[in-house]
This record gives sequence, structure tokens and C-alpha cells, in this order.
Amino acid sequence: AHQKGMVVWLLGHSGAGKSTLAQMLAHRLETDGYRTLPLDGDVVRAGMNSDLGFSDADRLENIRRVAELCKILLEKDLIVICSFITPMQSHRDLLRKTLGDRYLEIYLECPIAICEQRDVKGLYRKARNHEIENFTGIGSGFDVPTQPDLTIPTALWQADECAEAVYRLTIGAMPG
Ligand code: GGZ
Repeated sequence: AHQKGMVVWLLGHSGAGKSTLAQMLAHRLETDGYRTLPLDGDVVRAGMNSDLGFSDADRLENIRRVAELCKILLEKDLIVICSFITPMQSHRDLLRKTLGDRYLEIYLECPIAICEQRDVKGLYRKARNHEIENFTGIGSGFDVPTQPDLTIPTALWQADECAEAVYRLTIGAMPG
């Protein structure tokens, strides 16, 4: 049977707009009659991956488990919308290796200074005050993605423009 499953993977810094965009995309796709399933870093880390922290090894394990879960979910006609920082190029390489052509990589490009200025959850301030260790962009690295399927400048575009671009890419990549 042909599969309509896709994994739309939104990556970028904390505060780049991943969760907001994931919600908008899910809503738009659901309106079209697609079934979506959002997987968000903070939700997954609060439950399934609550044993993991933010060391390099734990981030890789976080991404690896989610990739395997996505692989299982792809057996159904679902659009899985993932929002994870996914900071290392090796993480994205693993995702592409695990999910193949069902994987759409979307980089939400937002200067760290702007994420920090917004600081919606106060995490950047805490990281600056050494209350959080290994915070991405401060104590921990972020590789600029080398081969994203799409780069969205979330600091420059309106939210609905960002959602529209991701929506079009997703629809265009659907088989059948
Ligand atoms: C990065 C952290 C950290 C550290 C807590 N570094 O913006 P948020 O709050 O809601 O989302 C971030 C989330 C990142 O989890 P991911 O699973 O997406 O990260 S990764 O892909 O690197 O495994 C942030 C919060 O957790 N958070 N401490 N030290 N983000």
C-alpha cells in the first residue's frame, strides 16, 4: 500500500519559533484533511525522555529515540511534525539515514541575539546566570545545517508567511 506518511522536522535555537510554527502547520494540514501528530522537545523530554539531559550524548539519544518513534509512526498515514533544537549536523544525518525520503528538514533561522532578546521562557537569562548549563547557543554549540530542505528566516518573516512556506513544501513532498 502506498504511504502518505511524512516527518516534518523543524530545527533551530530555543525561541526560533519551532513550536508556534508546528501548531500553525498542524492546524493548516488538519483543515485540509491530513492527520498530524506533533512531537515537541519539551513534551517528549517531560515524559518519554525524562531520563535525558543536555550533554552531547543525551541530546543524540533524545534525537535517536524520536527518530525511531517516527519510523514506527510512518507505518500510518500521518504527518509527524517534530520540533527539536537538533543542534548537531550528526543528528540531522542520523535522521536522514533513519527516515530517508520521508524526512523533511526545515531550519528555522533566527539570530541567537533575537532569541535571547525575546527570551519567552526566561531560559537565556538563566543560562547567562549559570543557572542552566550547556544551553544551546551559550554553553553548547549549534551547527548551521548544511543541507536543509528549507530555511525559514523567522526573524524576518511574519509567522503566517513562515507557516505558508512550510505548508507548501510539505504538500509538495507528499507522495501520490
Ligand atoms: C537547550 C534547553 C536546555 C539546554 C532546557 N539547552 O525553548 P524550550 O526550552 O521550550 O525548548 C528547549 C528544550 C530543548 O529540547 P530539545 O529536545 O529540542 O533539544 S535537543 O534537540 O538539543 O535534544 C528549552 C529546554 O528544552 N532546555 N535546558 N541546556 N534547551
